[in-house]
Amino acid sequence: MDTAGILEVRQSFDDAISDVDNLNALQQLKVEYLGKKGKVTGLMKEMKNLSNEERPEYGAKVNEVRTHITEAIERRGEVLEEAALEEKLREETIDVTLPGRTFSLGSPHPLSRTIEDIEDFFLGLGYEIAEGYEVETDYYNFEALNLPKSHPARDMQDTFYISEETLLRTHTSPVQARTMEAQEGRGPVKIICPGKVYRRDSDDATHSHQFTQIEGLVVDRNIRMSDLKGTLELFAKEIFGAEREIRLRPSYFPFTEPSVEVDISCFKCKGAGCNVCKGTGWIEILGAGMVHPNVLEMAGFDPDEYSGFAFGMGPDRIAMLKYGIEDIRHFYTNDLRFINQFKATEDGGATNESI
Ligand code: 2NL
Repeated sequence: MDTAGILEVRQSFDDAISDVDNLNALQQLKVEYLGKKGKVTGLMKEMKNLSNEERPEYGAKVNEVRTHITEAIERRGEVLEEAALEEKLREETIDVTLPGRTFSLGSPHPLSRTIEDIEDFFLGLGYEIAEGYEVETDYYNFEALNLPKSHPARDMQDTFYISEETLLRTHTSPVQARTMEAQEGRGPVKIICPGKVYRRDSDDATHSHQFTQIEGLVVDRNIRMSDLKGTLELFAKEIFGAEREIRLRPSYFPFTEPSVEVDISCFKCKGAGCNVCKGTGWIEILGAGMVHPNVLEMAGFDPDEYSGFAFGMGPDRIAMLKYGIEDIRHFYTNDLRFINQFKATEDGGATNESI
């Protein structure tokens, strides 16, 4: 009986497996030795040339080699799989200590932000937002607001005329005049009108030929001065702080009678006197009054049945006060060094950390 062939197969396998360093090569080696046409199978086929007495011993030896080879391949497989996994983990390692990628966040424009805050407040009181035209007719901008052509108050407003009858609106009041007219004499009207307005002014730190205005108008039966006062007091507290008080001073506007100028107690010095309130303890923030009967009548409302209050404010000035901005031109010149000072906060608000 020739068992040298068996030893040879075992020896050649042991030599070969020590060189195997990947799973593919291991699979090939397995086929080479244990496959149908493999070397171990080849040894088995030799059995037919042996005598009955020789076969059991020979068979046992071949089986021993087969077991040896099978176990060696299995062990090697486990080692190689482990190594492959470790390599993969090493490749996919995430370094959590690396700094994250930063991307630049925009900042809300302080003027837009102020307008939105004011709109939110009045929406909360049930007002609707009305918008209109920036190019208007003389009629809706002046005439319908109790400013006939001869009226001296027209001189108060230097106007950009496009033609004799068309102009760039000098206030948002024409939106209100049009809204009232569209209601055909039936109340209620409860609107605010935000938007751009134009005046023929020379630009400087406190004047811009284009700026913004928010006007408000309430028309219904039994609207009184006390309704105006209560509304504006709530407004002052909402925009400038819960401790604010308001003060009304008599004034004059052609479209309201009586007319008032509205001051808030100074939010910086709380009334003691400082640079913001120029030592007075009070800051003027808006003009208001009871809608003039002529204005109601021209818009189709019966002044004996209906009354109303109206107010007008400049968001530019309010934003300048709130955020300590000293030049109105900053709102319109789009210098990123300015706008980037107003960082977005988590609640979507704007802050200027330098204040
Ligand atoms: C100010 C003053 C004001 C109005 C605007 C108004 C509009 C209609 C009827 C009556 Cl349709 N009044 N608007 C009333 C009082 C004052 O603005 O100083 N604005 C910056």
